[in-house]
Amino acid sequence: MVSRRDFFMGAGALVGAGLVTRAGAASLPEAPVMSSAATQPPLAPPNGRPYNPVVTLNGWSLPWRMNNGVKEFHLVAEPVVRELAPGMKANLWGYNGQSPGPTIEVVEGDRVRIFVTNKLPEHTSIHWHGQRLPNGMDGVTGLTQPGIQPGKTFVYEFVARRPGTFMYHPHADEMTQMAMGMMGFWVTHPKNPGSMRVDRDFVFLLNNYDIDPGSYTPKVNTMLDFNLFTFNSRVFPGIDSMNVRQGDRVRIRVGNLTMTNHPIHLHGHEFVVAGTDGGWTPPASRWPEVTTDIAVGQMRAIEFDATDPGDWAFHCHKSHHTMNAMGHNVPTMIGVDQRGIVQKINKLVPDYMVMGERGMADMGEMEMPLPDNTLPMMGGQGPFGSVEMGGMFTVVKVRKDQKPGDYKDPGWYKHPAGTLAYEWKGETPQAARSDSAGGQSMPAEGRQGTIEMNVRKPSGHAGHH
Ligand SMILES: [Cu+2]
Repeated sequence: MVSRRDFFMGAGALVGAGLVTRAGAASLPEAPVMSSAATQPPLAPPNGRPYNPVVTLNGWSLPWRMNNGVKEFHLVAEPVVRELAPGMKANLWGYNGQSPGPTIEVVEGDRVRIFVTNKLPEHTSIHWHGQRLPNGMDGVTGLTQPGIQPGKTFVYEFVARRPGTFMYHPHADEMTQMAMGMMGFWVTHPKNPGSMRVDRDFVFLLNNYDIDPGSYTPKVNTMLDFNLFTFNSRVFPGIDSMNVRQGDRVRIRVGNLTMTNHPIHLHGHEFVVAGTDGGWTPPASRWPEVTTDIAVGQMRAIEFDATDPGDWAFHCHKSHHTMNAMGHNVPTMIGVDQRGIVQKINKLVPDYMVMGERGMADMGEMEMPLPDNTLPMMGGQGPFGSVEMGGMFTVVKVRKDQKPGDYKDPGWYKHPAGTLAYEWKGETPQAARSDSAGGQSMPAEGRQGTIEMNVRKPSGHAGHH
C-alpha cells in the first residue's frame, strides 16, 4: 500500500508509470502529492502521444494513468501549507499538497478524465478556464453542476480539442477559494510535437494574497489592497530563476488569477506574444515588446531567443508588486531623522515600521526586527548586495554552457572584463546650476518673493494599485 505522501519520497523526477499498478479500472486513480515548493524537472510522458513537457516555476506536473486510452488524473482539493519564500509559510487551500495545484499536461485530441475529490470544509467545483468542452463539464456551481460537497468526488471528462495555454480554478465561493490559492495551470500540447517547438517552456500563474505581518492565513475579503504579489504562490527571493542555454528559443506562459493587471517585463531581450487565451497568435500579428500587460483572467505565452548571456531580471513593472507585505501601510518619512525611534516603538508594537530617512532602500539593508512568519519587504542577496526586491520578481539566467535539458541554477553570472558598470574615480566638478530660482518657463502671476504653499503630508503606501 503506497500512501500519497510516500509516492514521491526519494523520487527526483515524477513518473507516471506505477500509478496504474494498484488501481484497478473501476477505482480512483492515485492522487500524488508534492511536499516541496521547488521547481521540479519536466515530466516526460511515459505513454500516450509524445510532447515536449513544460517546466512549472516552483511547481510540478501531475502524473496520470492510462485507462482504455483515456488519460485519468486525480485532483484533491484540500488545505495546504505553502512556503511563500524561506522564512514564511501560509495556510492556503490548493490541490495535491500545494498551491497552486499541479500543472496538467495533455495533447490535442486526448480524451481526459479528471477525478476531483473535495477535502475542503465547504463545497467546490473546478472550471477548466479557456477550454472547449461540453457545457456540463464547465464546472460552474449552480449553473452547470451542483457543488462538490466535502468528502465527495466528481468526474469531469472531455476531449482536449484546442492546443494552447489554460488554467483551472473553482467556480464556487470564488472570492474565498481563489483568495486562498485554489488554481492551477493546464497545457494542451499540439498533436504534432514539431509544431510551435521551443527549447524551454516555462509556466506559472500570477496570484496575490493579503496576509497580515505575523499571521499565516490570507484575509479572503480583500478586494484590491493585497500585500503579497506572487508567481505561483512564491515571492522573491523565494522564486526560482529560469535557467536557459544561450541561443535557446524560450517560451514563458503566464496566467493571471489576481485581482489586477500585471505588466510583465523582461530585461535584455525583446519577446513576442506568441499565444493568448484563445490560442496561438498568427506570426504576422506578433510584434516585439519588452513588457506585456496581462489582464485579470488572461493567459499570455511570450517567446524570445536567449541571445545574450547574463542574469536578466524578469518582473512585474508595478513597483508595489515587487515588494513584500512589510512595505505596505508605512508612513513616508523621507527627510525625517528618526534614528533610534523605531527600535523604541518596536518594543511596544512589534510590526511598527517607518520608511527610511533617505527612502525605502534603507529597509533592504537594515536588519529590522520582524514579526514571526514575515518577510522583509524587499531583499534578496545578489552578487553586488541587496537586490531590494520582493513579490513578483525573478531572474532569467542565460548561459553559454548550460546543457540542453539542464534546469540547474548555474550561479551568478561572471561578467567579462569591460562589460560591467563601474565607479568614476576622477574629479567630480560641481554640477552647473541655473541661478534663476524655480526655473519655470513663465513667472507665477502676481507673486513676487515668498510663495505660499499648502503642503499635504503623504499618507503612505496604501491605496495605490
Ligand atoms: Cu503586478
